[in-house]
Amino acid sequence: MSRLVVVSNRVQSLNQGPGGNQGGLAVALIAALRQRGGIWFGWSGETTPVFTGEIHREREGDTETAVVDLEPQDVDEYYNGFANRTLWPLFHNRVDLSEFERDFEGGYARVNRRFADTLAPLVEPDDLVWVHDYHLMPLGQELRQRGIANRIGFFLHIPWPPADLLLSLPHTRALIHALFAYDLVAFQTQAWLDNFLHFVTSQLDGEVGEGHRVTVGDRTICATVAPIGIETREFEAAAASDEARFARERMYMSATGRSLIVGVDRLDYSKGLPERFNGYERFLSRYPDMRGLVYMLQVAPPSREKVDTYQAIRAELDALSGRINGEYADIDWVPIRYVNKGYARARLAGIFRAARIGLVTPLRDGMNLVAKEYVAAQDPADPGVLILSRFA
Ligand code: ADQ
Repeated sequence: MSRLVVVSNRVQSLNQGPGGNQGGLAVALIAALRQRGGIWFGWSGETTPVFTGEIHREREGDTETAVVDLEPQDVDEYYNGFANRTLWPLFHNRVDLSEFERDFEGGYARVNRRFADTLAPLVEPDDLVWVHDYHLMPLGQELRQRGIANRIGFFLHIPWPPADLLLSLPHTRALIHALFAYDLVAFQTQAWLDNFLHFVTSQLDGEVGEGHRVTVGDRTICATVAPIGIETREFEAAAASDEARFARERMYMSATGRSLIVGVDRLDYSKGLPERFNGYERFLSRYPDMRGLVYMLQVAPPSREKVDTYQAIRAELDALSGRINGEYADIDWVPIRYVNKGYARARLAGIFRAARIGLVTPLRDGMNLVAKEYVAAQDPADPGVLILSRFA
């Protein structure tokens, strides 16, 4: 089997262990790498005054991480800029929040070139290269320009927006055309693939052929649906661990006889958190006899704090939770427990298992792993209920 070379914006340390506080993407990628062996390449999360391309490596068995530091300007323009101020809102149908700046676009192109310059010498002829997410759409094209002829795949973790929204982005055709340097482009759902195919046929003169083949100019690629999952067995085991049991007992003891409703989301405007708080408030107001019988735990670790829309959503939720608690709380009951920190996976699994209701209500989401984790964590003999918005 050929070696796997995974590329994503950030790379998770391999030595964090199963108790580490990892997101779903990281867990899925580590599992794939452990199965096949290979390299995981990306940004270290650190900055350096001048980009050197020096690679920091860490090895565990057959698997290696290789990370580079970026310049502060790279982080501003590529990560906080084009990726999270331009593409993220646009791809989540929030064109109203999307910022279009030439510097962002320049920084995005520069970091993709830097990634390609640094990565190309590590790639061996048989390697299978797998690029992840909206931060790195042009990376395949940059690697081809450096003579990399390997099979290269691209996976998009977030939604693909309708063509008329995407067209509001300057130079969007060139950006999308760059995806045709890959051999395979994969999406979470059929809906995102359909949006992609519509863009390609209506804007790039593309043709859709048999067996997922799509042609633009002289390039034919495979475009398909390959939804991400979770490590279900591992998560089930985590939910039955001592750490999970301890977390569960803490929840029960702190709220005897009350039913827990849980939400766990990165603090992001795409997750529908103010709408969820408002919906819960309406529930308390319409069903007064339910007050005191339920409580909601919302775990929302802050995310992308340098971006002002994220500061705004945080301030909005602080105010909303304070107002709802102020209005409805009693001396022995608080309707919302609002927590802004991360938890180890086993503890999270215990909290999911203690909850009678899991609330997953994004306004737009590529997939949503929390929904799958909530289900996997349940006691099969006495499972809770998962409530999904239609957009999860
Ligand atoms: P996210 O937007 O981050 O992912 P999601 O799929 O819900 O959304 O994954 C979040 C992960 O972080 C889950 O594994 C969750 O358990 C974990 N997590 C969240 N809060 C946590 C906390 N307080 N402590 C510890 N862990 C926490 C993006 C896309 C999604 C897509 C995924 C994977 O936006 O649509 O499902 O990538 O492709």
